[in-house]
Amino acid sequence: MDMLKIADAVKQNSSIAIIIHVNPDSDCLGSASALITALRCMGKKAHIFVDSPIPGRLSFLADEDYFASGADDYDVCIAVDVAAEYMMGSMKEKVFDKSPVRCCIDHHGTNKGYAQYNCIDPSAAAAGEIMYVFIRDYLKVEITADIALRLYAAIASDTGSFQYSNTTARTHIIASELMAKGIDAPFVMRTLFERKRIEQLKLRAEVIENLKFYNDGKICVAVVDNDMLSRYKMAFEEADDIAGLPRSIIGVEVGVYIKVKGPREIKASLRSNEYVDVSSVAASLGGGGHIRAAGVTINASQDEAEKMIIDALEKVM
Ligand SMILES: [Mn+2]
Repeated sequence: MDMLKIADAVKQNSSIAIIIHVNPDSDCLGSASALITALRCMGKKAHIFVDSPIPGRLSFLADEDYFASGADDYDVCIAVDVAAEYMMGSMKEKVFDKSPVRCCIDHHGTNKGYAQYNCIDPSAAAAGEIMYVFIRDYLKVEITADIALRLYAAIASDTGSFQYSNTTARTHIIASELMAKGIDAPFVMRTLFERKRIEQLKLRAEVIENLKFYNDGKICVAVVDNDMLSRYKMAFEEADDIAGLPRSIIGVEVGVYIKVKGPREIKASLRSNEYVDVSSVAASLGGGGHIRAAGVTINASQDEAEKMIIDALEKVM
């Protein structure tokens, strides 16, 4: 783990670029915004780069001045929560590759360590857990309430509000220390998990009506396509909470959420409950992720992609 080297690179240089993954979630955005707050406390010039719009519900983690208007030159670049280089989108070429010092802070077990300095801890439930230790013990910046709220949002989100199997005793200890900073934790929970537009609930109802079951009901598939989204005037990002739905049904071991983004562009999210390693199943199809939550992009028709996923799952079940 190159945590010390990353901290030294930060201390010895004056401008830092932070890159988060495309389709940013609360973990990468919370961790990056905590880091940028800490870096600016240290007097560094720092900006976040992301090759996707920020979802509206995460705007509380994204102050406008975090983002640079153009791609300037930076001494150090840190990719946060980015499992593979391609997940930086165009920021890989524009910012990461151009940086003299390239670092990565991540918690995905599939991360091969593409940077010069890699701090990858798959035992961390969220990048936010690693970032907490990095800011407090390595950058030695005080965890203010501002930083704490961002890290809490990061950790709460990747643990599905502390429900997923990646949640450890350490997760709760860190969450407790963050709460002790006086953050409005119920606000974070409401914003991330509770508040929904009525259209989101109507979409969910339609998805439930059309669930498909395989392997004696152990695999459940939910599908959302552009047609459904346009009827409810929604974007895919707003439907992300569907990912946890199929797995929540009694008897289901693996929930598959298929997003039909184009005629031959299928994005699937795989979630398992107890025994199926969906990260290896996703990897066999060219994707990756964690043991109980992984994802894959397949360039095939919806039917072909669905069959590929079911076949790959049935092989290991
Ligand atoms: Mn994450």
